[in-house]
Amino acid sequence: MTDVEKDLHDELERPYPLSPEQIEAFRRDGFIRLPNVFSAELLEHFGALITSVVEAEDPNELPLAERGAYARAFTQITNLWQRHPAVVPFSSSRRCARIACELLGCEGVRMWHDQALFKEASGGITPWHVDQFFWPMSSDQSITAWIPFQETSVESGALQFAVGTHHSDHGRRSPTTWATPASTTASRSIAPKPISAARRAPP
Ligand SMILES: O=C(O)CCC(=O)C(=O)O
Repeated sequence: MTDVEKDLHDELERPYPLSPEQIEAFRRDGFIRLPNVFSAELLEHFGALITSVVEAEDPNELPLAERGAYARAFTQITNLWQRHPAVVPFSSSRRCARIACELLGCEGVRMWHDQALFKEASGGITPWHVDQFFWPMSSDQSITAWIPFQETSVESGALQFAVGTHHSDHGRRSPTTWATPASTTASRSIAPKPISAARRAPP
């Protein structure tokens, strides 16, 4: 391991301090944007590595305009950690795991999967959806980390969240509609319905 790699690995092990206010905001809103969790050097290193994996494994055979709505929204490569050991320190870093534990209020977390999502210029939109619908889990004690490798604006495809809808049942029982752009705004006007007791985390 080079000195640079060692520094990056040390960074992945170090805790990222969270304030009680940040933890409270996460539980109230269902998401939180945490600045500078990783250094620019670390993001550059793992960004380059993951880009090379996506380029090598890109399943798209058609040009953007001829693809279906899903493949226009992003190129998705999952479980890189299983095929690329060099990605493992990033995918399963203690730094990220500890953030997840503190936000969820638990002692430990288990990674279900990692995935690279690459969005192309002039690609399609990703409709509003509830990730938990797609996950094989019976508890809502789950969390994702969305880690951009570059400056990302709303226009260029930054992730957006519907504030407080983790308390709502809406969207948890039906798949995403990969339909018209109108479907991306529809859910903004839907009043939250209380989440059913069955989906709540055990006390
Ligand atoms: O960025 C996207 O287009 C989709 C991201 C997403 O849905 C997710 O990370 O759960």
